[in-house]
Amino acid sequence: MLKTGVIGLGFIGPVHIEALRRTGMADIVAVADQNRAAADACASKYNIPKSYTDYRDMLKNTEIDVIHICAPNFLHYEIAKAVLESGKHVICEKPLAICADEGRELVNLAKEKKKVGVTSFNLRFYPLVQQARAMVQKGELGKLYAYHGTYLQDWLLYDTDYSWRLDSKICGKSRAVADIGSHWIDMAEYVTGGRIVSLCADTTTFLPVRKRPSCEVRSFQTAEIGEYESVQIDTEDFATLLFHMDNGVRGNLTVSQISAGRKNRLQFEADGAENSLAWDSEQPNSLWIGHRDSYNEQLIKDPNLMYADTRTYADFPGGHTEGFPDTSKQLFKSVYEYILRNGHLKGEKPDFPTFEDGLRETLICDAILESSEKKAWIDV
Ligand code: SOE
Repeated sequence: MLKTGVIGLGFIGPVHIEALRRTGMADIVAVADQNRAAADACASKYNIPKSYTDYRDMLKNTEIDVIHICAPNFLHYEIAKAVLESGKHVICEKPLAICADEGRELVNLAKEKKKVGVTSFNLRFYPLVQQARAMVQKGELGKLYAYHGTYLQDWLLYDTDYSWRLDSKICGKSRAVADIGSHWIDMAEYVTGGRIVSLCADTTTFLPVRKRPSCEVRSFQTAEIGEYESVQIDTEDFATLLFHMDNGVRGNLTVSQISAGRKNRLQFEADGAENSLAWDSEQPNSLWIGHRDSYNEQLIKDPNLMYADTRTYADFPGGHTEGFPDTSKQLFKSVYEYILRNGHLKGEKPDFPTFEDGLRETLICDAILESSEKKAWIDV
């Protein structure tokens, strides 16, 4: 077992706690949130011994091995730095940081401290995303030509929808791209094995003024608007992206948090010289395989039909669907097994997303904002 602390108890903190419990390798000994009521309520609900309002007090607990950072984006750098300096491993929610300079410093500090730094791109761990990646890597599509798709949500469609993510002082300069575009882009590089080397992007803020409720609003909650104030918004609702990869792949992406009816839909297609693939998080247990000269196919998630090295990411038999909560469990299982076996990052790149992957997203996100501003292609 590894002793664990979780910082930040909004939407994703409890997702981490429940996923960790299912790995059987984490003894969660403490939680922290600046909101005392939230910290105490979470500790009580999940039967966790200690709750803190100042994460620095938690870091003084020398028996804790791993810290999960589930606080808002602007705090990721400060907290991750303190965690590494306290000699603990760290799993940080995406985006790793709100700019590449912060991300680079965290990559270097994790190496210096010989600690495992993870960026929580959990969506890689849908079983059929792993299967899709393995099929591409094994050449089943032939030479890869194109990779394209969307990540669409609708929870920020109305001017009365509010979240800390809208505030650039808390989420950083980018919102839709950093928050969900980062998942899609990480998955694109993971599945194809390529690296985005140049891009052209256009970002848009359709609602430059929103109504911020006086009460605190958690992610995805539609507050009963009582009192509210109008606030200026300078983070993007929507973005379109063209990109070139170092392996010759051409791609494009649409990111939106204003697409009515798409609750949280990540979708991609990969087009090869011989066959194609398509995957959609609204039907995560199905993988579409496209053929030119024969019937198209549909793989329903079934470990017996997956590769030996990908069925390890499916814990349930065919027909027993696995979804969003299972992705965090699989990610944390992979990380905790690695730490228990190796102690720290060494040798070949692990299969889980590290701080280096998190740095990639900050570099690409910075380039997207620069491209949109200059209306020009930008090298990453
Ligand atoms: C909100 O857009 C959000 O909770 C993201 O922050 C998560 O990373 C994504 O998995 C679901 O939507």
